[in-house]
Amino acid sequence: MAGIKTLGQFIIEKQADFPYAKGELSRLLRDIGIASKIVNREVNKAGLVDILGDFGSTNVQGEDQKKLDVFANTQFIAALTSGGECCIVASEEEDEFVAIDSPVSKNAKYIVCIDPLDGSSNIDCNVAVGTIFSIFRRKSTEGKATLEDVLQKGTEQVAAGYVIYGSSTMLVYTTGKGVNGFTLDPSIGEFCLSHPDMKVPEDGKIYSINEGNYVHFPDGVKKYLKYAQVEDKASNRPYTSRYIGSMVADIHRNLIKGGIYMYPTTAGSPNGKLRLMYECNPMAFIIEQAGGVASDGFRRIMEIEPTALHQRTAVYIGSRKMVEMVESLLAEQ
Ligand code: AHM
Ligand code: MG
Repeated sequence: MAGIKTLGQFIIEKQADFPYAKGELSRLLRDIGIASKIVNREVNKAGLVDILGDFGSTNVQGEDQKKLDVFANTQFIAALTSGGECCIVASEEEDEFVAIDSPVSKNAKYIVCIDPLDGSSNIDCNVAVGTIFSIFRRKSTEGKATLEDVLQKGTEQVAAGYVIYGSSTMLVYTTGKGVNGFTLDPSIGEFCLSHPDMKVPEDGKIYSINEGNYVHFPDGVKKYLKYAQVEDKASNRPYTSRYIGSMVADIHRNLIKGGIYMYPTTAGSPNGKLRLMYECNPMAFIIEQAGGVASDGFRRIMEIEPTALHQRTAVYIGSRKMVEMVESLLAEQ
């Protein structure tokens, strides 16, 4: 066992970074880690049991809910309810926020925004999916926490992370002091520190975008795609195109190898597709902490003032130089 550091050990060790911490955030992160192991177990056997396919209902965005989406949502809410540190869960799968009202959560001061199973259209074909979470401290000090407590800017996040259920399962998170990645060792059932202090290369050669929507992209993005495809040995072009269609998997790869992930506005989605509170903000916090940039094309994702739980935004995220290049082309429009 020498040399192995589990997520639980690491979280406790890092509590010392916050001198006044009482261990509540640590317990919250532990609860999320436990729920993600349960979800991982189900994702892994998804092909074996009758859990594939649609659940038969639609969520607030009008999308079909998959059975595993519903399962993951239930697991995370259950873990956060019994853990006692969370007063509100805002989930992609719930129209309204869920107020946690249990005897153990009376003094809970954390709010969790979560996409329990992102990229779920990929489940049926055994392609990587993920969980994304963002944690805020509630602002109000008495009474029940409200929507105002949830609608905070990304800059107010106290922690954020994702789990990727891929060829191996990893949990990557930040509390604002760098980014660390843990790989699940199934033989001991523990997330073990495998990627300490992750940094995204400041430049890369991978771009990830659903190019099928090309005709609807803003001119700046069209120009960037042309730029990415032109040959220029000095700047490593043409770039490589990689698009899984699971934000977690695409951003995780680009975090490790360098690259940019883009989901622009389109005619059909004038505000973009991805959601600010539980997709873009947490990913932005992680990528910024790893030295990268996350923008809506014109401003920092984390500075967007939220006005609704399921608000959408365009997103350009990844290696600093690549995101800055898109921003400069969008500014020329
Ligand atoms: P979901 O939360 O409904 O799974 O949607 C989010 C996903 C992202 O993971 C992914 O990058 C994107 O939607 C793919 O969208 P598209 O199929 O339009 O390319
Ligand atoms: Mg999602």
